[in-house]
Amino acid sequence: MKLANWRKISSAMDKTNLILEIIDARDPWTTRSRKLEDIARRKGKKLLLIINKADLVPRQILDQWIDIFKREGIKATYISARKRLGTLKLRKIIKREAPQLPAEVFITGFPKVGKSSIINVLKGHSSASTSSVPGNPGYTKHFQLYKIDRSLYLLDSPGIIPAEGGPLEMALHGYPPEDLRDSIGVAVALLQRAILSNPKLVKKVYGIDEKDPIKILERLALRRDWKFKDGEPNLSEAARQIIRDYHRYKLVFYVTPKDLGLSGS
Ligand SMILES: Nc1nc2c(ncn2[C@@H]2O[C@H](COP(=O)(O)OP(=O)(O)O)[C@@H](O)[C@H]2O)c(=O)[nH]1
Ligand SMILES: [Mg+2]
Repeated sequence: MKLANWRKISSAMDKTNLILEIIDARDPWTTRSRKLEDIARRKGKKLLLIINKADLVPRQILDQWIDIFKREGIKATYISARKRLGTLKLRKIIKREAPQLPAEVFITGFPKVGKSSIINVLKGHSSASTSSVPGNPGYTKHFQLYKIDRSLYLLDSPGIIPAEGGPLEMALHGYPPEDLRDSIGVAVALLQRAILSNPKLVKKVYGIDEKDPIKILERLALRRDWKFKDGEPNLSEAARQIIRDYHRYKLVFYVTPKDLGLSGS
């Protein structure tokens, strides 16, 4: 499965001239894939970082991320596919940054970063006229380039990067909470980040007035009646709920470059 995904990503890169790596504005650093970036570099393919879900993070923090990536020589821009912010600008950037026209765009990223939403936004403007490029023998249905307009073609199916890393990384890469090992450790880390981001958030979302992540999990479990036979709170169940609430935007917070020890400019 993992190998198959990478193989697909690699051949999709070969068939396009611009790669959009979609990352999550709430944690752009952890949702980027250095492996993807390395492969693109080796192939000599141009890659842009698209920080999606910009509606969830203040502009000032997004600009800090852009600077961080710029220092590495990677061009980044932010958009909100959901709120349609920056999406017209995105088309302009794509056409400007493509090594030649038409831009042939491949959208990739970890699960849940918003790949499908961005594909829909890009196609949306011209959905009626969207048609595949004729005369591409050898292209399987996974590699259909769709014409958005004269200078913009889009690979219809996104490249899904397999989740990897430790439990927190796996969770932020969209790995299902049910299958996660150490969901409690992940929830504790998320709650620490949430509290750092906004000390009142946990009280606001759950009505729990605690600062200690384990106590928060205990209170949440007892409140929802997630208990073992001996009456002890089932912390794993509460932990999985916290992770789901992060992915469902019930628990909304973000990390800054400073939080992750990346120095500002
Ligand atoms: N707040 C917010 N949510 C978004 C945005 N773009 C996508 N989402 C949500 O993120 C989730 C995953 O989006 P999807 O496009 O399916 O991601 P994919 O797995 O990468 O294809 C869905 O619940 C989307 O509604 C955005 O710009 N802002
Ligand atoms: Mg998708």
